[in-house]
Amino acid sequence: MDSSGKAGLLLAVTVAFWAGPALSAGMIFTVGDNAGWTIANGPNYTQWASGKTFHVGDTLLFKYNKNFHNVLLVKEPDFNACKNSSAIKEYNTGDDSITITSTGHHYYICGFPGHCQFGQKVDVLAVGSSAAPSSSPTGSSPPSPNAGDRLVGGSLVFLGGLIMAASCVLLGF
Ligand SMILES: [Cu+2]
Repeated sequence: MDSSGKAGLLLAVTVAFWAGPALSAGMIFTVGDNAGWTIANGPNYTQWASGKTFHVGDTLLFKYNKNFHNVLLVKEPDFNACKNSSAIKEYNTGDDSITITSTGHHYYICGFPGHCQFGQKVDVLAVGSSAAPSSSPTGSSPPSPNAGDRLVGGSLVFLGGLIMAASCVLLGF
């Protein structure tokens, strides 16, 4: 292998290593897709969420007419009962980006009377992340400092260094 071949291989190894985690981090999900956050046409956000895998670091985008809807982060019993009076957090801009900062269930309902009962509610179950911890302030109230993720991140950086060093040795750099 000539030196440009070696350089190319090293580059490929390096890019493949670094691009993997980067590409898998920070997906943006528009809740309801094109329909947005609404009661029109009998929404089924359970179905919307069902085929998707949500990760810490991903962003939920709620798009709606703020005169008719809002977004409440609620606890599970309130989600089940469509109770809008004890929300953990309220969003009402009509274009809310909510970054998922912890694993587990995140329950969102519309607080306008009757809307949640009509199906304007979504349970987003997030699993762990391969991404670096997010510093977004828009999380739920129990912000769990995700020590596990940081450890994984640190290990990846360390592993990346090892791979690059090994590549250099093997390729004769
Ligand atoms: Cu609504």
